[in-house]
Amino acid sequence: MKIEQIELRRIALPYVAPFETSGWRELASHALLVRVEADGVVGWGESPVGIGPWYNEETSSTAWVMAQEHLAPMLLASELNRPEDVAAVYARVRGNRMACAGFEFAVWDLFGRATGQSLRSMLGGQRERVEVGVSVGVQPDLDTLLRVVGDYVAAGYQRVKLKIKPGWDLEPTRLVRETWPDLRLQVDANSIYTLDHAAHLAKLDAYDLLLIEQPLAHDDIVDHAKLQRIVQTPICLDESIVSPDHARWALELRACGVINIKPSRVGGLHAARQIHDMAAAAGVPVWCGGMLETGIGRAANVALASLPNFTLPGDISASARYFARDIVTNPFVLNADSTLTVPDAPGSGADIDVDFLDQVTVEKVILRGRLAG
Ligand code: SMG
Ligand code: MG
Repeated sequence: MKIEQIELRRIALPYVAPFETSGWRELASHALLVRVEADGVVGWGESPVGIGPWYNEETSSTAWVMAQEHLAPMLLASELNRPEDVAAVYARVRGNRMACAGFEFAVWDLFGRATGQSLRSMLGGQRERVEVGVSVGVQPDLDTLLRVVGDYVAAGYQRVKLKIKPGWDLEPTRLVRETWPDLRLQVDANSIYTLDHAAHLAKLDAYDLLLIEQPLAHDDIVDHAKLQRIVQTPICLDESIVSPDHARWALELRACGVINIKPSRVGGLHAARQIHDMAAAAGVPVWCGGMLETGIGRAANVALASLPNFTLPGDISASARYFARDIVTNPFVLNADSTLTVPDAPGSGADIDVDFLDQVTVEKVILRGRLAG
């Protein structure tokens, strides 16, 4: 199969509430969207990049340039026999994995729609529903935190993740744990601490957490291995695991007890599935992280999370937790058992709301392959 045309869009889609981590605050999705077309079939993918280089090195602008100058031309010049071939097309690209992932997702979607297979079945997923939780950003004060968590618990979320940072860690965690003794609870530091904080972080062991996510540097594995020997709660790596090799290094060093897999962070679903398989072989559970995706990226995450070793709830909340209106006509809704239903329609199953998408699109370009001869 040869991709004949690629449409790229940048969007600005406001969140229902600002999202604040240990290091930055986001007000809207600035994702890059990729639409690929071949033989009259269309596939969509999302690169959930942020406005600034705060989560990782990529931004909405770097992805936009990479997509037009390199990634789209490389894909248009390639012959694809299966979605996994996209990883080989981009093997020469250093970094820029979120930008690459948007194209890879779009090709999976295209192949699924062309062959009538759901993304779940193409990936080898088994579950029809996947367990999910909600990620709660840093709040202005403890009262607000209790109200926000209480609203999510009332909405049916059975697992909550708290963003933490120095000065907003032990006390919020203690309070939420005391208020909801049976809640599945975990924390995420987004790389704000150092090994000097090891004794402080070990105090989190008192709160029966599922895991402590990415406490140390975004590109560290070695110090996390040292920290895991001091802290009893499983360390979960997010930012540090950008490829299957990084997962292998972390597993070999026993740097974590859990891995957060975001297919966008590792360049796509093929690499994500390799990490899943490697972790399963090592007896390390994984769960699907989130980048506040629209319905397009969310569908890829939900399909991935149906694989067997995704045994912890994902950061894949219902669409309404992020957006007043999504850019798909079939947004995900939360089931009463704190799950999302995995689509079984061909491809990702996301149906694009083109009219609304046009309203939130800030830039759009179309690239075509060179005609043969
Ligand atoms: O998609 O529900 C979601 C957000 C989950 O907390 C979340 N993601 O480090 O895991 C993480 C953060 C990164 C967010 S960057 C905007
Ligand atoms: Mg994280």
